[in-house]
Amino acid sequence: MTTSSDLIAQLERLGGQFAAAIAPLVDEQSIRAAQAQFLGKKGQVSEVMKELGRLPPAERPLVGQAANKVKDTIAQAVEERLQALITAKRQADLARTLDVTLPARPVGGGHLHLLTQVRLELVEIFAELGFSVAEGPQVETDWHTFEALAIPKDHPARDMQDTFYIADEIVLRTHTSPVQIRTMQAHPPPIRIVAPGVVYRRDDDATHSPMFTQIEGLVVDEGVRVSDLKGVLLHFVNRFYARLGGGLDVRLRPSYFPFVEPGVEIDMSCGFCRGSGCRLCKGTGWIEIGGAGMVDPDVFAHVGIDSERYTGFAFGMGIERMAMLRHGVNDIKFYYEGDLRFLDQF
Ligand code: FA5
Repeated sequence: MTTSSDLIAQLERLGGQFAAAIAPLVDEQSIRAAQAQFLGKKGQVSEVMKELGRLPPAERPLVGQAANKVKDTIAQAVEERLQALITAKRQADLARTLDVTLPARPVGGGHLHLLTQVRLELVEIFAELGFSVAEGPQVETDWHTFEALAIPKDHPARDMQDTFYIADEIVLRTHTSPVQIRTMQAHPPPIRIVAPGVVYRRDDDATHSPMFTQIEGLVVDEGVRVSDLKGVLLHFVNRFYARLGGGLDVRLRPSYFPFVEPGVEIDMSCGFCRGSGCRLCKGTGWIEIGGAGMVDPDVFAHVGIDSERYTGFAFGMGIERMAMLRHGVNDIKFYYEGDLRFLDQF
């Protein structure tokens, strides 16, 4: 005959059996199925409970308590097993995606823009000759940009630099030459500066941009001569275009800028074809790289420097153009588009 202790023992065994049954299961669905096998209407616990009716009424509550206990045990085992599965899955995910012991993936480090690299290099080259760096505002007065450089309002030279006006007397500077004026106003000679910076003109084609950069040079002292200008430029082209193999020459070709007298265009001998004629020098053997000249006494008068005592030279070159030549860039727009396929080459 079935006794209450038999039933209680059976129920307690079911708790242990259930734990063993779900231990190898790895998904919620099969765990729930196992739970139903034990606790469902036709489950093993129900089977045991069917025997309850055969017991004397006084013993039934004890078995009932044992049955409740095994139900709790099973529910708890289900919870724990499901939780363990979730934790294991998380750990597996983490292990797949994050191994903190691996060496870090190289992060593509940025680098300076080609124009910035070139600007810094230019400053370094001129520093070797004792030049220091001067700066001036990009939004500049008409007076510093034109008047003080001997380009009065009605002067045809204004047409050479199509200008963005901010107000009647305020412009976006069209060249770095106003820095000459600001420097001479602020410092007595001797002066030996370069002024790299952004300038603006109403210009737009493959070699001209509305915004571009120039580097200005200014030397003022007693006894400064054209030969000093040429010596500085010779040093500069042979340093900056060193990869062309050295021996580059400089030619000063008469030209006109109102603020210098005499004024010249600076040509360097074409190191690309060595004079035999190529696309870059248009078959002439010479490449124009900027303008220069001896500071006009009128300019000295505007800034209160005694032109009987002092002489000086100035030059101005386009940085984009110099870098285009050296690096074979054939459209000025590439500099400003921010396309990594271009930028990463330098
Ligand atoms: C000048 O701007 C004079 N201030 C240079 C100068 C300084 C002469 C000191 C004498 C003494 P120019 O307008 O030629 O000169 O410009 C100089 C250089 O700037 C040109 O050789 C060219 O390389 C570059 N440049 C001019 N316009 C543009 C443009 N729109 N885009 C890119 N580069 C330009």
